[in-house]
Amino acid sequence: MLKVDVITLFPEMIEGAVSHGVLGQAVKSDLLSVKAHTPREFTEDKHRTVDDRPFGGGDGMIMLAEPLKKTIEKVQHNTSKVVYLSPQGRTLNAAIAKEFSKEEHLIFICGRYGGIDQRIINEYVDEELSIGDYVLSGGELGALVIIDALARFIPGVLGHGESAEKDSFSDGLLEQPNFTRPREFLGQDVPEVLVGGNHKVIGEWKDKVSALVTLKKRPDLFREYIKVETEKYNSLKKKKTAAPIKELKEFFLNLPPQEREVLGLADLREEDFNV
Ligand code: 4HQ
Repeated sequence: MLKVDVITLFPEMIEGAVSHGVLGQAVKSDLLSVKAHTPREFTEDKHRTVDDRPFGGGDGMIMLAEPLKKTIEKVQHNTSKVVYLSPQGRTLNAAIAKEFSKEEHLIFICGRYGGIDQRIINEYVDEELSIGDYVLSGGELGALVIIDALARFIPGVLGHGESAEKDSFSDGLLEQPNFTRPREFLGQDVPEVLVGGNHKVIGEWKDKVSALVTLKKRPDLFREYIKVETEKYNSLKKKKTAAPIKELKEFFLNLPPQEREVLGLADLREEDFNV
């Protein structure tokens, strides 16, 4: 079981978020444990002070080193990986979430105000991690985002048929659009192949639509995907199909206008395939 300890001034933020949905189920099934700890517990003064003004001035209070040290040392052991949430860290992606899901013990340090005393980072932190290029008011939402994303890679967390490997980004593609009842809504029909019941044909159709959606919305991801698929194709001895990009263009050109519309691909052009 992966153990996660979160060091935070707001333990309720963590406890609340991990008690619902997929995360809540993972914790209940003992596939994951998440515990929150507050440095305030290790203060000795009357006001339970956890922060102070920065030496040299500047705005924002800084979290005191001593209560953080005591909290870290309460939970840390030899196999712990200590992570500090910070915009200065590597930016989270699916590959990093998957790496982290294989650790046995993670400690997330969540800063508030102007952050934490640098000496805690120097002494205890193995890695700084960011969830994106914007500023949060605290590391808690960052820690929760990472916990949520990594939990999906723990075997047994997702239900049968579901898997993090099939999610967007795991194979480098976005997901195809999905539809449920009714078959017609606001004059838009569900694509015919999806109601036909041929699961092999449906699977191949979904993969192609995924690639087209990625081409339209994330041409950066698409270029990487098509590079990989073209290399695979070129290393094949016997070729039963045309090159991946050509196959995909043919598939698109054969899509009826109504289906392009309902898939959000109406404004994709033949020239967009020149990547
Ligand atoms: N922080 N990704 C906590 C972030 C952040 C991010 C700014 C971390 C404020 C106190 N964390 N400090 N981006 O913006 O993780």
